[in-house]
Amino acid sequence: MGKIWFATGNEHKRRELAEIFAIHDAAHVVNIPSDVGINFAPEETGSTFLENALIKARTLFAIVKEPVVADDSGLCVEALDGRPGVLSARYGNTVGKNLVDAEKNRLVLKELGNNPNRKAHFVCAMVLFLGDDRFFAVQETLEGEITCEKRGQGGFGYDPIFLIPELGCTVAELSPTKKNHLSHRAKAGATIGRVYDAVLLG
Ligand code: ITT
Repeated sequence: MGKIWFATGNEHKRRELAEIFAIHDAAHVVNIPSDVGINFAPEETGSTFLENALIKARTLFAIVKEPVVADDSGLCVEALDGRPGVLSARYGNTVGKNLVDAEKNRLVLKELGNNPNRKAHFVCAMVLFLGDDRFFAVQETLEGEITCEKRGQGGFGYDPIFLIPELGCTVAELSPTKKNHLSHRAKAGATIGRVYDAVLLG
């Protein structure tokens, strides 16, 4: 079984990517920096998901000098001009106070208020980084709507307020396996898994 570096500090993302690879028969152990005591918190200074994914990938590649996968993702709400967007992880933070997921969800619901336009999408930019001049990048979305109140216990982040209209449930009401078949990360990870196997395993 191959080992893949995943440049994240987010344990939810690691679990999801491992299952996504498994679903697509890309059998890999997904290692993250904290597994080997690497303190990993690069400054995400990019203005796009792709730029931030590349920053994370480059930072870990410089340390481990092996192929690295990185993911930058977030929620874009149409009526909020695309916010929280690339700031999804830091949404509503002020100096000295970082909001937890439930508070970020409440903030989105408050900002959106009774606006009838509930359209939103998740974005996942994912890169497979093999060197400064050699990398593969994909960006995928999951389309949906913002609910009026949170629903469900699964997933993480904004999943409890993100409704998939065709299924009539929020992402937090899906089983992990169902989410890992249809999410923004599921689609990006399926492609990156295939590229990894094609390029690195022949
Ligand atoms: P790393 O940077 O260490 O990978 P992070 O959680 O800070 O971890 P991002 O910078 O990509 O990751 O921020 C993404 C945020 O967007 C994340 O913290 C969630 O709040 C939200 N998010 C991303 N994917 C999500 C998903 O599948 N479901 C719900 N919320 C998600």
